[in-house]
Amino acid sequence: MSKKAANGNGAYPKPSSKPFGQDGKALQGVRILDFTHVQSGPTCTQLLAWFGADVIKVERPGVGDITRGQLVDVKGADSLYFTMLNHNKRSITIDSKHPQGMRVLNALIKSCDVLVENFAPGALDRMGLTWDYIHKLNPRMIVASVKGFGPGPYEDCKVYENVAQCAGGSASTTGFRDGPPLVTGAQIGDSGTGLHLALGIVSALYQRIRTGRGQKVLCAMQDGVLNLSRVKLRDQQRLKHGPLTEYSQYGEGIPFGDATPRAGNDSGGGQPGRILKCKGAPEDPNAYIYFITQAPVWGEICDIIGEPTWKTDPEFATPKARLPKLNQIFARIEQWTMTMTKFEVMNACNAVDIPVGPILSMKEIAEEKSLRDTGTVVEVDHPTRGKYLTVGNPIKMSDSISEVKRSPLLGEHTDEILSDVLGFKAAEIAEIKNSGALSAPEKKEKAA
Ligand code: CAO
Repeated sequence: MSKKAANGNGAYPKPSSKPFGQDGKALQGVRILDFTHVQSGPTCTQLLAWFGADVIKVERPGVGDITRGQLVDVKGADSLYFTMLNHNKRSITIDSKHPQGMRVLNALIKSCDVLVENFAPGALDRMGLTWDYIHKLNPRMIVASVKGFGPGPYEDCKVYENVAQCAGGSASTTGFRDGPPLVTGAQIGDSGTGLHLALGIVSALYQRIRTGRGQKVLCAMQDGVLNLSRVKLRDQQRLKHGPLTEYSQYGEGIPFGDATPRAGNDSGGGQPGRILKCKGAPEDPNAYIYFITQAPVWGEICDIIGEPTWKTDPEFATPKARLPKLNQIFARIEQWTMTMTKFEVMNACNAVDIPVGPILSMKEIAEEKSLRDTGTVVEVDHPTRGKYLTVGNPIKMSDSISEVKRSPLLGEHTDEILSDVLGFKAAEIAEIKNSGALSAPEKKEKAA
């Protein structure tokens, strides 16, 4: 009986003899038709590009991805919004609604492995690029989409980040109980969904090794946010069985309603935590630390804050006894944290294994040496804007090392894609270009 390898692709190749990091990249050989714009889709294709995929970004002639011109800080240069989401990609401009533009798109569909898009619902179909059409042209093509909502009452809606945070359960569970719902600074709707989509794509590529055919991959932003808010749906169900004892409102004697409430800065897990002032607060808006009263180190906490009797006092000695007194306990810990900077608290607590986290400002993160050393924060040079900082690949692999290359200028690689990737002859390229399918319409001269 023949033995099939677990990856369904016959026998494994012999392990490479090249040193780790020197045998190409994980997604080398994968070509992506990148029809994405704004943030969610570009996050996904940027990740794939960092893993070595050849990402060809298709942009509308003249304007390109709308973010090129949004939140502009350096006049005449692509915005940071665009540059920080489109590293390691190539750009071609194509009017998808022009017959010669469709000719180029057809060639791209035939030569790419994955089409990624995050247009408004129905826009891809209106271009004529239905699943049936694409699948017929290239049965191996994976068509991956971000939409705001999955099938259902809202499937036709356009969606941006904060809409998804609200519809996915994050906003209703973020903020303080007596204040309005809040959105978070982390872009869990856009970048979070892009990250989910990237996983769907590499899984589909893996399945294609076995089946030989592509498939549709859909990530709805509402679903992505809900996935990240999973613990709050956990708490929703726990409510049926009694109050959520680790929430501050339990200790404050405030009854729970019928939905998971906002819990301020309470810890998301069963370990009570709070954000506490350190030396310099509140004048310094970031002189704070997150302090977790982890049960196994309760003794160390009592010693460090100068309350050794709390170790054995039955009013404080057990996690259960402490739950109704969290305000008192954290007020006492804060008296101690306020005597030191957040970094001094961090050092003192880490020495005895107490989990704490300094509230780092973006300025501190930008200047943090260790993040530069690991390539998580990277300085990139750009021909029109000069040097800028960006976030590099947060996923580190030992045999697929990411380099961060600057984002492309609009249409920068149009010629090389037409000739080298798609194999069009010079006369064909001239015909396509002369048709106006790859360039913005000439601006009409104003009547005198
Ligand atoms: N050539 C010709 N036309 C092009 C083109 C090209 N290269 N690229 C895009 N277009 C056209 C589309 O075909 C569409 O035309 P129709 O409406 O006539 O079909 C048009 O540009 C606008 O596309 P859009 O509807 O996707 O863009 P929008 O600015 O109106 O909406 C957004 C933006 C993000 C709300 C919407 O795309 C969306 O809901 N996407 C899905 C969810 C998502 O990813 N949201 C996250 C965005 S980041 O916060």
